[in-house]
Amino acid sequence: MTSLFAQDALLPTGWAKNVQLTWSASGHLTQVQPDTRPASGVATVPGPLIPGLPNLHSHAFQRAFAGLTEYRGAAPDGQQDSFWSWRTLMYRFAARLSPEQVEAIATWLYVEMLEAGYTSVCEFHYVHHDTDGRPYADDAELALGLLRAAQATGIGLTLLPVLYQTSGFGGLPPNHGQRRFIRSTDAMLKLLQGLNPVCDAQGVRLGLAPHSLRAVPPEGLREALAGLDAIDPTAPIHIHIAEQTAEVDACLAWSGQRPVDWLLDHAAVDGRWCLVHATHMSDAEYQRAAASGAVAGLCPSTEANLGDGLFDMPRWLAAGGAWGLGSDSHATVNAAEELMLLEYGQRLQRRERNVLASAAQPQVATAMTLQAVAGGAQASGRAPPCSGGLAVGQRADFVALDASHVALAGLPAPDMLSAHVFASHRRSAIASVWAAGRERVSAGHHALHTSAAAAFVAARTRLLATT
Ligand code: NGQ
Ligand code: ZN
Repeated sequence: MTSLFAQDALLPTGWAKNVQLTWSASGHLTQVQPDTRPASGVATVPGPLIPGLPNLHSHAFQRAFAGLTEYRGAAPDGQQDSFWSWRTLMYRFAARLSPEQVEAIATWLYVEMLEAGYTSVCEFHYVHHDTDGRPYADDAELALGLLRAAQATGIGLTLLPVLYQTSGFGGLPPNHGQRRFIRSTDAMLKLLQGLNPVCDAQGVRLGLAPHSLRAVPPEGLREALAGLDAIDPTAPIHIHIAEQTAEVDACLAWSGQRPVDWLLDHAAVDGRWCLVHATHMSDAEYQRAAASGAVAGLCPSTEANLGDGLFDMPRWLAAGGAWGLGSDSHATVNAAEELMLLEYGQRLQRRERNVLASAAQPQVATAMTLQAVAGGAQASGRAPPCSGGLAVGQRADFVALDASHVALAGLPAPDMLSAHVFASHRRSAIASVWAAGRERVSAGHHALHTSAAAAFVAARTRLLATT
């Protein structure tokens, strides 16, 4: 058992004073006691304690590509650059990665995530094969690199191997740029069976990600979901859906239905599911998807970077929808900044302020943090009931804000969180981070910061030198 004391802590019910937290050797909270005094020998954290944020959507390899597509000219024939022209460049980059590079990139990325307040990550892992498209001698080669990166850094991991079979609706054959992603449903189930004991041994949650309705035809989806249920009927399921209007149009042309409607009619979507992006939904789809219990996986910085569009948060919340945050392509790796971007998108769209606050929780940064933690924990496949956050039975994942940061100093705890989210000017206000009860970030730094950064830069340099 280990314990910590905080003068202010954000519990699922709101801010509490004088809280002592105790957790077990497995890294789960066994006691959360407000209005108490520190037991003798228990250390007090140097600022308000907030729950660590689960990052529910990551393609780790894309970290080394972030910032490298911010110029005009990738689109064919004078068309405007778009999600689709970005994707062509991203495929070229993905085509060259070596296993060592994937591991070095992921290790640095996970260090960055921990330093930025994410304590776990759902890895939507789709680069499976060698550069020529053939499986590695060990089919799990690249997945094992991600597992090692999580182990080395201490971040919690939900591993989501991705099923990818077609280049578009109606069974269009995959294209050359997708050769490293493609696998049969049988090969996917074998991969999951092989990874299952490895993940168990490491405390990693294993799930499945049908990439999108564009990439997985109906029979592949049905059989893969049945196979997953046979392995673990509670495993999380994530899918990219309705991110771009072209995808909605193509789905309508193929089936007569919009993607979210089609999915809800053809799969038993429930609380195990995370609908990643779900940007373009009809009013009926907002209602139905929220009622299914699925989590909306929102990735504000990537959705802005790729020109996706804006999710309608008030409509989703009014329908009772759960949501969480992902850093996806990692243009931004900063939990506070994603919260700010999410709220700012809604403000710009609606010409209102504090859109995500509620009567029960008027502090918008507090309200958003609690919702994103609960939705993120659910999408990560934690056992229900998963409020996430600082509650008995949850992972001991938490972040101590730096009360001496100029933006925060002297403020009441809820305002410190507001300043952290809205006014820290990209200068981190995080002092320490614990993942599964172990302090992984101290004085703002992870122990692997310097070595992982150097390995990342070397990997990216080599990668960009390869043609
Ligand atoms: C991905 N990323 O799989 O990395 C996708 C792009 C696609 C985002 N959607 C590829 N942000 O959707 O086909
Ligand atoms: Zn994605």
